[in-house]
Amino acid sequence: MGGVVGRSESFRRGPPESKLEAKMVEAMRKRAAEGTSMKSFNSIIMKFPKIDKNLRNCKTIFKQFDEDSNGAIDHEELKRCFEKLKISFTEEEIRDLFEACDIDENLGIKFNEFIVLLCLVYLLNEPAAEQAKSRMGLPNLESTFQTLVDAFVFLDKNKDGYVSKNEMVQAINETTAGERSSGRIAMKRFEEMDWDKNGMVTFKEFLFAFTRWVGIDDVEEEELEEEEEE
Ligand SMILES: [Ca+2]
Ligand SMILES: [Ca+2]
Ligand SMILES: [Ca+2]
Repeated sequence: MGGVVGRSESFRRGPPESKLEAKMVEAMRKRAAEGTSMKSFNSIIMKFPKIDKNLRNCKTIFKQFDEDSNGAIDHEELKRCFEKLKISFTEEEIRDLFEACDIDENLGIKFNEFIVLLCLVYLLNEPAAEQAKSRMGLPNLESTFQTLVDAFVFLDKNKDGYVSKNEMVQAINETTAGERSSGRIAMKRFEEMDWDKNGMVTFKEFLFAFTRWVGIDDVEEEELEEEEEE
């Protein structure tokens, strides 16, 4: 399997599908240049439980910004969320993020979509000089987001801002050398991530796949209701 990575894969990829994607890819390339703390695919898997726990804690933040408690954050609620977090994105950027993350297009950001949105904000938001340590004033969450960025950078071997099928195979083979099933697992994971089936995984696709792997996308509504009854 080794040796295939590095062959030109760009023929499958057109220009980025949106301005937001172009910005994401550029930000990811910058981050990639800083390196990653991940050493293997297993080291990413090992971090799943902690990431899962920290992301679930983010529900408190979600509820705070879901002002009418209807289980989704609408345009106006999101704008006020950005104001409160002192994230100075333009109206257009906020709208683009909203549209990119509202994947079932019901005009509301649900919990798993909110996590993806915040993580993209984390990636895109250039910290002001005086708050260089914190990009959003949410330190616990930000360290979790950094772990997710690190994981993506680890997978993106050629640092072009996308994870290709070959890169996924390489990342998994590095860890599970000699196991016959590893190629198949890599393919399966890749297909779960490549939402639009264009052969490349963006950071956004990676994040949505992640919320599915740790089960954040399906249990939320129930839990939200339970907590409200207390
Ligand atoms: Ca709402
Ligand atoms: Ca790549
Ligand atoms: Ca894709």
